[in-house]
Amino acid sequence: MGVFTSKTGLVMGVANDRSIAWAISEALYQQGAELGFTHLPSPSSQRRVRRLVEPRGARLILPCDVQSDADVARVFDAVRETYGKLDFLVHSIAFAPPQELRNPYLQMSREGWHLAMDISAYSLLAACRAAAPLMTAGGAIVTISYYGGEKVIPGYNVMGVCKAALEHSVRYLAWDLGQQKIRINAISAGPMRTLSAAGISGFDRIRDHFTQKAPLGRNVEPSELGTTALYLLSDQSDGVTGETIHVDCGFSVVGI
Ligand code: NAD
Ligand code: IMJ
Repeated sequence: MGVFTSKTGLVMGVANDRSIAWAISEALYQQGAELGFTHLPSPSSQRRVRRLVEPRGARLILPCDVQSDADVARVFDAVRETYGKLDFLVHSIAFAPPQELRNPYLQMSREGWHLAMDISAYSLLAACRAAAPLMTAGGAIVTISYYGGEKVIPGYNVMGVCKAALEHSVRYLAWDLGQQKIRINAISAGPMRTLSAAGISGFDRIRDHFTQKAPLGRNVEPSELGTTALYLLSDQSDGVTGETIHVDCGFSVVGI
């Protein structure tokens, strides 16, 4: 018996076994949760995610491009049919056009800005709106942010603006969802070696700088995002909503 036995959740944003969403899923599985998953519609994403989650007995594995209202609606209809209810939701999704992330923020196109905001920030509220009617006994929602939403991290550019919007959306969503006893919080994670960090120029330097400045003197372990998600998604955090918790070895509290 685990803390999440007989609890059902949907995890959006597993791409592979390095994904933050997968670290969170592993922690939830250890505590007995029943999990459904969504992945990008491409055949390669589907293959990778199925290979990971089928051995765990996942009953719901569906494609979902969060830019599509129809995809989001179909996923939550399927959640209703498969489980009849939802206890929690994990949102771990971000995207900005790669060529635009490389350019100065000043050069960002209107189209690229809207795309990044749509996928990285609007998608949270789209998912919350669809999830809320299924959370009949209350619920908990977690999303993943980054320090670049609070301070300038050179190169993070439009994604920083998306994370600022995401974190403030969490506060407004906490207000709206509170009426239904649904809590929502963000985890602001330190830099992690995932697909979304692959190919980012200077990423190793950022990780080195991080270990030098962070009070704990090391990088964050994926399992540490898992245990904080367990806290935020369980009744251990019953009085906490609208919050962004830094799981960053203390990096964000240090000036110089
Ligand atoms: P990841 O690449 O494993 O996960 C990103 C996910 O976003 C992927 O599963 C991808 O399929 C999904 N995605 C992108 N566009 C989508 C769309 N249109 N529809 C549906 N899904 C889409 O990388 P990750 O690092 O685990 O990222 C997860 C979250 O963590 C992101 O929000 C990211 O900003 C955040 N984050 C990452 C770091 C880091 O250093 N890696 C640090 C802090 C926060
Ligand atoms: C991403 C870009 C620039 C600097 C960055 C990052 N730093 C970190 C990240 C310092 C830690 C990773 N991160 C926190 C993200 O949120 C990543 C988002 C992201 C990554 C990509 C790469 C591939 C692509 N588009 C992306 N969109 C968003 O094409």
